[in-house]
Amino acid sequence: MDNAAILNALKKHFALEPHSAKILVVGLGNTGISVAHFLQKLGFNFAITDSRDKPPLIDNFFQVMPDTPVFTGGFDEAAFKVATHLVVSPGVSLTEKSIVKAIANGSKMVSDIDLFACSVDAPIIAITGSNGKSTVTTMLGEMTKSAGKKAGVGGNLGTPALDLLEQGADVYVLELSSFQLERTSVLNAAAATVLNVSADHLDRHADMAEYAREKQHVFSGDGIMVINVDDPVVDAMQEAGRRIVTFSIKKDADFHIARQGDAEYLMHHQQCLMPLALVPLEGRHNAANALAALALGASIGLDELAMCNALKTFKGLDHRMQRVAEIRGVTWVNDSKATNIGACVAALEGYERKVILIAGGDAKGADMNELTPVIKEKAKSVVLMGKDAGLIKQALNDCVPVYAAENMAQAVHISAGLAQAGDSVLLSPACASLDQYKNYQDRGNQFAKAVLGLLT
Ligand code: UMA
Ligand code: ADP
Repeated sequence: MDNAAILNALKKHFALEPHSAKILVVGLGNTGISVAHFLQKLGFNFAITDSRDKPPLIDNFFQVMPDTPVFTGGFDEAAFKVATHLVVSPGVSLTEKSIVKAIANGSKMVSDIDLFACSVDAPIIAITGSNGKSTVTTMLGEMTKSAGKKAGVGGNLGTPALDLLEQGADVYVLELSSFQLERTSVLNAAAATVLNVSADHLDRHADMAEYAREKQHVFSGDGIMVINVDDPVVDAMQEAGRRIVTFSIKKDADFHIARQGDAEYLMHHQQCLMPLALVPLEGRHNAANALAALALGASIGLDELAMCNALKTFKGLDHRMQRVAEIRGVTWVNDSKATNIGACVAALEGYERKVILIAGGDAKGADMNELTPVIKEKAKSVVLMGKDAGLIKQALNDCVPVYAAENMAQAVHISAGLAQAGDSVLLSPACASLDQYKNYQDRGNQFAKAVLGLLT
């Protein structure tokens, strides 16, 4: 879209006009910087505030935009007072006092995703859910390319949506978090999905109902709703009068799994798309992810054969059910990205034989009792570490042997002592990593390092 068309859309939806708007960008991280570039290109008047004393990206930012007013070391009250519009980064809670006050005084909330949605006429595919977002987003990006179209792939996945505009695309595939969705009002995706809803981020959302409502925003507009009918919370989001495409790994649906002889197949209605065994990813939940990606791609008319070709060569993402090594008959699997209960449950459910589970970290307010039944069924022992290890131990109530570890090296050492040939040791923490690690990647890397250390 050209700048005039973008400005028209911004005026229509947000009364956002270069001559009158005073925009405050809240958060100088990747999102804030992408917003700053966008606003500068369109000639808007804006400032940035960040509560940290020295946000890590500030030096780079000043090199590129030396004249932008930036207020750090606390949210600047004066800047909030004059702001007609706020663009708040997803990492900043909307319950922040300064934000609540500014909105009460008439400032309008616009998200980077709103700005993006006002700037493209190519179809947007929007993907949210508690688990599987990054996998499905990446998968669908590969499928889009395989079908001969240029894909812009980003959002919560890493590249901020607005940074995708420069390159242009035939289709935009966006991973959206509940934080991004809660502050977005004009997303009108051509096709959208909520992959699943299980407890997460309850330290930021009031309760599960509110968290699910934020996720549901992904369906705003009149695009195709891609619905996981295996998840009752998602199934209940179907809206009368909307075009709906369903998927399921358990029952009949538009996209489903059928058994023929000894093999299972990914199906679109009665048409066999490909054998499930050719999807090169561990875990039953990845069959659901494959069906979701196929359903989304088919919704915008991507060629199904080309999509299946992309699936067959999909490498999967690091730290998600990633096989690290097989050492003396023991398989070590890194699922460090399992930062909530739902992901850990899905990982365990994929195993036929009991595993040794390494779990723990920051539970983010979730109820660890939900882990107990699946651990009882699928784990032969559990090694716990991190801030909320005690909560998990309490929830397990000695239903399986539990061991305590101070750090990852110790957790791997204990697990190696417990494992016998034929066993799997699974790192799937059900918790965030930030109490002990820089991020989930750091946690997964430390696991892999300790495992590979067993070889020496
Ligand atoms: N900040 C404050 N005060 C606060 C909180 C944050 O000033 O109370 C500042 C920080 O100092 C930072 C800035 O706000 O400088 C931006 O913070 P941000 O956390 O929003 O970070 P971004 O770099 O803009 O990254 C965000 C997403 N981060 C979060 O949602 C926490 C990234 O998702 C996303 O990739 C990026 O936008 C581009 O769209 C990360 C994430 O952890 C991967 N997401 C969560 C998840 O997947 O579970 C939701
Ligand atoms: P997200 O971007 O939503 O965090 P990822 O694809 O990064 O999703 O996967 C995060 C975690 O969730 C990993 O542990 C992964 O094994 C698990 N996971 C992936 N897909 C699903 C699914 N459909 N249901 C449950 N867990 C899943």
